[in-house]
Amino acid sequence: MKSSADDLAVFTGIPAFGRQLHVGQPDVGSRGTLMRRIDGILDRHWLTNDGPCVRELEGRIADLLGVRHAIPLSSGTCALEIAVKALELRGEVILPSMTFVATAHALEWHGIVPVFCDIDPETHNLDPGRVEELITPRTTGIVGVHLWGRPCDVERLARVAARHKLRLLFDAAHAFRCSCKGRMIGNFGDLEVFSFHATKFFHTIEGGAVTTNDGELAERVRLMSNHGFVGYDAVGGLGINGKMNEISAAMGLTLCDDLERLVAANRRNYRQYKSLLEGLPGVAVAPYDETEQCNYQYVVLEIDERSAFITRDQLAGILWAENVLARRYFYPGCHRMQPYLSKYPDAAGRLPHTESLCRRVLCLPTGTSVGPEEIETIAGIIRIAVTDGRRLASRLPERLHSAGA
Ligand code: T4K
Repeated sequence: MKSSADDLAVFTGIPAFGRQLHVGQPDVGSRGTLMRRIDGILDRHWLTNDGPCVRELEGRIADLLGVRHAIPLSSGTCALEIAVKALELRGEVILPSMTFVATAHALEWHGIVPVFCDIDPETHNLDPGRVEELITPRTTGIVGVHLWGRPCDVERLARVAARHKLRLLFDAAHAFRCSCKGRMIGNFGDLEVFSFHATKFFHTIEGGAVTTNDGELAERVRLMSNHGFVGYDAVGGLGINGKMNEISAAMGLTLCDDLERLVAANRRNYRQYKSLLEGLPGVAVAPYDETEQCNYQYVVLEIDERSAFITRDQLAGILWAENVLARRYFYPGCHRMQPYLSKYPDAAGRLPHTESLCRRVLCLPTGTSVGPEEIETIAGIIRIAVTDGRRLASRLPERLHSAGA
């Protein structure tokens, strides 16, 4: 482990790691199993359009989540877009701004006004009280995001939605294999949407899914994801190509076999970071509720610069100099990205917690590609950076101040 500030790369130019450590480096499970599945696909000459691997994955996801319908799709973004259409959202829809921009784009893309709502600073998720204040006669739905895989207040949001006859959609991109009050995420709201992008702990290279217990909605999602085809050459309505392909499904099936190993690695990393960084002034690791099922796929630091004497961006700069590619998800908040910044310039005024949190959060490398010794070194770098923050920050080359963008 590093012993003093003078050992750090910002002084010596030599990074602590000879390779880059990433936040979202994918695991591919058993390569032999994956290759056998891919061989089977090539032998069958059936590459997409409701093939056997996609069918099998559909069953595995539904069983794992205890949900009636799970529809694998080509990406989390496409799943969101189809969910928005299937729920017939229009007018205004309320959502958090601290999320990946795909959540907002899925609405704006369909001509819906995304109404950004502030979050609870403790949970980082939508504040249901604030949601209710933003409802107007034009509101048709609420999109909650289970940020970092930590569940939204699903019960309060459901009550708000029911009271105002609104649709409730959850962006569960981060929350695969997570539970809320003992029930798996995937079962809440009208529809839930997962991302199986390569950077997620469970992935299909590119991919996603919509889950629901509502048979009618599931049927609508299925039809929409296949151009609206209701028969061999009959089209019953509007649709798009949202289908998952067989190779992606093979990747997903292979990782399904290995899910507990992936979660165990994330859990071990999270606990190690937490115990090593505990008590460090101005540094907190966002907690998971370990009485629930968690996937622990994000290790999220909150930096309070008043006690840490270093800003989140300065810490990110130091980590990047050491080849630790920490990410400042989800900065600067969708409301500060285009087209939202130009279209809704007043949004920031009603988002004080979002504004503050977006400036303080930093995600650390985790997953199976990061081992205990590396975490010890990363925690050591953070400890030195915080202890010696002011001196280090003044030595930081200008280009490193914006690292992690
Ligand atoms: N809703 C939410 C709340 C989401 O977080 C997301 C996606 C979506 C919806 C949409 O779902 P998808 O349509 O993507 O299925 C990444 C992912 O592209 C995105 O899926 C994810 N959220 C978001 C949080 O992160 P970037 O721009 O940060 O990716 P990138 O290329 O910078 O990679 C992140 C890190 O992972 C880097 O350090 C490099 C490493 N990496 C990445 C890839 C792709 C690897 O080591 N290997 C790889 O193959 O967006």
